[in-house]
Formats: sequence, C-alpha cells, structure tokens
Amino acid sequence: MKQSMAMKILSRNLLEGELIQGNEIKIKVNQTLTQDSTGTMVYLQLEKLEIDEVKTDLSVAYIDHNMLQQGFENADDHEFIKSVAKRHNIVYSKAGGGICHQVHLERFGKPNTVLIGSDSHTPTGGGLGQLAIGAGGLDVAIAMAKGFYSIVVPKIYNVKLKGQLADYANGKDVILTILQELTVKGGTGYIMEYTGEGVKSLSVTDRATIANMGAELGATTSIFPSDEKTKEFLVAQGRGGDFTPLEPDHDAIYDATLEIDLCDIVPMVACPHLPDNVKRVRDINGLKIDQVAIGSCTNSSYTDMMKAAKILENNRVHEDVSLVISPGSANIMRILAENGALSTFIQAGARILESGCGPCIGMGQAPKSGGISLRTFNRNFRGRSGTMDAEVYLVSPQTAALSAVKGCLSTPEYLDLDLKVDELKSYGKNESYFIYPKEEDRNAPVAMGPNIKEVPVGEKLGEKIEGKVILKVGDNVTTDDICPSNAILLPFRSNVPYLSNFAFSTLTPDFKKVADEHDGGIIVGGDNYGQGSSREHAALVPLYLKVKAVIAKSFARIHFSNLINAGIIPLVFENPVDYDAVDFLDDVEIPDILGTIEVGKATLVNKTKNTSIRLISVFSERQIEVLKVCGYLNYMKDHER
Ligand code: MIC
Ligand code: SF4
Repeated sequence: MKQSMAMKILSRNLLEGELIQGNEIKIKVNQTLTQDSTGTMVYLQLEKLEIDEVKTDLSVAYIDHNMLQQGFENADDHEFIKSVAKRHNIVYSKAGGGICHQVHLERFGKPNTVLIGSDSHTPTGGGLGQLAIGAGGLDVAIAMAKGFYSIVVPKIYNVKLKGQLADYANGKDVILTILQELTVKGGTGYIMEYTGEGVKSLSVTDRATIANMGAELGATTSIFPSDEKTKEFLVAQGRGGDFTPLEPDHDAIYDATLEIDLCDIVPMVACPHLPDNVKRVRDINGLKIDQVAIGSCTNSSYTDMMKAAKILENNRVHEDVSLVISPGSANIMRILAENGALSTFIQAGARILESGCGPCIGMGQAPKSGGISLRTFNRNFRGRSGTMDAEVYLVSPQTAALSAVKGCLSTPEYLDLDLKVDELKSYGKNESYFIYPKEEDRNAPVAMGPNIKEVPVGEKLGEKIEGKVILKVGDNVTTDDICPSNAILLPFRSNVPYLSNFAFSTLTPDFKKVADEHDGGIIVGGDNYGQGSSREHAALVPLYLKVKAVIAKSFARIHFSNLINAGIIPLVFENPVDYDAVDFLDDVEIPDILGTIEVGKATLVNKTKNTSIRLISVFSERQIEVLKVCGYLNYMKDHER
C-alpha cells in the first residue's frame, strides 16, 4: 500500500537492491527503443557485448533523426542499424515510418512495463502508463544484452490535475505552465506522476505531450494512470489486449506536490532560448514571425494535426511565413491523406515533410538569419534550429497554426471556431515501414560503412588527475553545446573523432585546439550541466579529447551517467561559491583519485592560485567500480559475463 504508480512498476520489475529513494537498484527492462542518431553507438556497443539475441520482450530500432541523405553517411548508418537489428531479433522501423516516440506510443508501448530508450524524450510513453526512461546509448545496449537497467530510485512529484482543458489549450500549454513554475531543473531527481480528476479529461496524446516535455524539467520520467482513455486508445490502435490498468494507491506517498486546475490553462509560449522562459501567448501577441513548424515527438499526433487542420481550413498561410508540417507517423500521414487534412494543409500553402524529427534537430528548415521561428517542438536552445542567430519560440499546434495564418504570434483563445478533436475509434495500421526479425536473417553480416568508427574507451586511471582547466562554462549548458547537432554534423554520429572538431563550438571556437594543446584536462561547469539530449557523444567526444573530469555545481541525470559510462569522473563543488575560485587555464590537481571516488569526497588543489577546494561525488557501488576500470564497457567485460 501507499505506493505511487511509479513505485508499483519499479517494485514489480525490481531485480536487485532496496527500493529506497537515493539507492541504486537494478530493474528488469521489458522494452527498449533506439533512434538512429544515438543508435549507431548503441549497436556498436551491443556488438561488443557479443550477444545472440536481445533479452527484452521487445526492442525496436527507429530511423527518424538522420533522414537527410546529402551523402552516403546517413544511409550507411541506417544499413548498419538494420543489419544489427536483423542479427539480434530487433524490430526495425524504416525511415519515413515516423518519430520513435510517436510510433512507439501507437504501436508498441504498454502500460505497467519498463521502456528504456536512447533518447531523452522516451518518457512520452508515460502518457500510456508506461515507465519510460531516457538513457545513454550504452545503458540501452546493456538493457538489450542483459535485460536490466541500473537506476537511482528517484523521488516522486505528484502533479494533481483538476478541471478540464479548453479546446484552445493543449497538453503543451500544461507542460509549459509547469516549466514556468518549476524551471528546467525543477524535476531533477524526480519522477513526475500525474493524478487527480483532471487526468480523465486529457486524451492519451495530450498526456503524452506532457510526459514528453517532462524531459525539459530534468525529470527522470513522467507517468500518467492507465484508465478508460488508455484502453480506448489501445483498442483504437488495434491493441486492446495490451491494456492493463494503473493507478496509485489512495494513500500513495509523494515527496512533493503541485496542483493544477486545467480550466486555468491558457496558451503559453517558451521564449528564446530555454524551454522554461515561458510567457502567456496573449502577453506577446503580435510578435512578427518568419517560420512556423508543426510536428516533433511533442506535438505530431493525429489530434494535434487535426487541430491545426481545423484552423488552416479555408485559410492561407501568411505571405511572410513559411509553414512546415511533419506528421509524427506514417500511419497519421496516411489518415490525413485519407480524411482530406493533407489537402487542407497543401491548399493553405504549407510545406509537407516526411514523418521524422526534421527541423526539430536542425535537419533542414533552418530559419533565415535572425529569423523568428514558432515551433511545436520541445527545445529552443540557441543554434539548434541550424541558424545561430534565429529566435525559436515553443507553442502548441493550435497557436502555431493560427499564427501561421496571421503572420504573427496569435493566441487561439478568442477564436470563434470549434477546436475539439476526438481520438479516432480506429486508427488502422501501417505495417509497411516495419521489418520484423526473421530466423533466416540471424547470420546476416554487419554492414559497416566507411564513416563508422570505433567507440572510444577510457584509459586506465593514474594515481591522481592533473591538468589545466580547459573550459569554464555557466549554468544550463546543454549536450547540444557539448556536441552540437545539425544537418551538417548529424551524419557523423558514428564518427567521434570527426565530431570532436566541433565540441563546445556553440560556446567557444577553439575548445579542441585548447584540449589538444594541453593533452586534455578538466572542465568546470555551472548548474544543470549536460541538460537536454541523451546523446552519449557529449561524453565520448570529451573522452576522445582526453578530458579526465568534469567539476560542476550540479549535473543533469542522463549526462551524469554518460560521463561515468565513458570513464570521465563527474564531481560537484561541495560549496557552489567555489565555482568562482577556479578559472580557465588554472593548473589543477585531484590527488588520490581512487580514494576520492570511493569515499565520495575530494580536494581540488589549484596550483595556479595556491588554494584548495572541496568536492563531493555521489556514486553508487557499481558506478565506483565502473570508474575504477574507466568505463561501463570495460566493467561489463569483467562483471556480467
Ligand atoms: C534531441 O531531441 O535532442 C535528440 C536529438 O532527440 C536527442 C538524441 C540525440 O542527440 O540524438 C535526445 O533527446 O536525446
Ligand atoms: Fe526527434 Fe525532436 Fe523528438 Fe528529439 S525532440 S526525438 S529530435 S522530434
């Protein structure tokens, strides 16, 4: 009794350890998903684990990020992933099939199970009552190879919903309201658990939108109950048999609570350059815009598309605006083609993209210089759109569609139009993009294109760590900063040496030069270091450049694990003001590094300033062992065979 929904699933899947907040436990993984931009590293590492077939009930490899094929690189990566999928009993979802999170929600996600995905927005599955967690690529490879995932038991944040959303509002406006309240680090260390009467009124897709952007709160994941709405959604997707109910015990214990009346939710907008820089749309109504993009794993469901279609019907996109629409899955695209919504979009003057991440990760549709882009996406970090000086605002599909017509940011609150869209009773299926594993393909050779390079592995730890501070950065540095992604760099996700040329290039032009000059060194960061994407490249690139430790005020969860997995030591200032006592190019040393890792306390000797600073580390026993052998791959070789 007294169990929250998350605790129920964790206890059911518990393999090792005690379910006490702060403890690291091992849980059984039922499903995994990968996408192509993190996937090549996942599958390179999976091959190293020398398995026959995956230990999960279901593993799916999606191709949705690297869809532009300006050269051979992306196509080679897809071929590589397909070949590994065939060898190890993994379902392969071809390019064009749709965005991993949306397709997984439609086709595979199951309430009451654990899903681990190599993408930070894996929590989208929480909309279905699935405990869906984003992780680094190696963690996902290990989940496939061994069937488990190690996680520190999080605290549980109860978001109690009451009331009902107006038709002009969207799950997006709910999560933007929460981001305004809690900020991009407000969910760190928590699972966000949504309960209350208000849940009943939310469609599964609105729930999924909210769960999706829980990633922007820094939360481990987000979860909704599995109820009548969930059942209806699964039945409509032809998967009624996958339904099981989920709700918290009436006396469930929570660590924090936030109450939200859905009746109070109005259209919201996240202003440049962070998802928590939120205002009411009505407060900046009239802002002139150049581009509108509707899609991404946050807002590309059937209901989202139809809300946009209702607004665009018999209307025309403003002459100064480029509207681009990418439906979340091939099945949604098919439905829109059949019900006429696609022709509404085209008639209105929209540009239609194939189903995939597209502009969300800078794969095309970069705005013009200094352009203002309104997007239904989840991240508006500087430069992510592909244009460094563009300004990206995040909104709902309703706000986006109306603004595209008006040519300026416009709130749908006062629109005299029925915006209600119900879920379909039957979504049908589109199986044509899936390749299901077949016994006769199990010995297919691994297809390695010339751009696919080895995964770097950590070097043995010496007695101490010494070197220069080769970079000092501020708060909320993202993995997009550490290892930028855009149409030019995404094709090199399987080539860490090449990517290393661009490390931190959004913040400084010559990080690699400095790292090379000093033979690596130490990075100093602020609060929430490594927020955003799950890409382990943000650890592998620094590893390749011989970064030995990162010292920050605090870390984002997935990046913290990725650093440890790579064998780079993440340490925290015991006293955050000491951040000011270390400067770029200071000569520093951490003596007795092994002892430090074990006791969780360290001293940073600043030889330049002749001072010393106290650092702390909070590592689980497993993480200590991983760091001692310089990375999780090395550890797996010794421990889990
Ligand atoms: C993102 O939205 O930032 C991405 C691109 O989907 C990443 C994964 C990646 O970097 O490949 C994520 O969210 O984890
Ligand atoms: Fe793709 Fe964007 Fe979703 Fe990341 S956030 S998975 S890039 S659609």
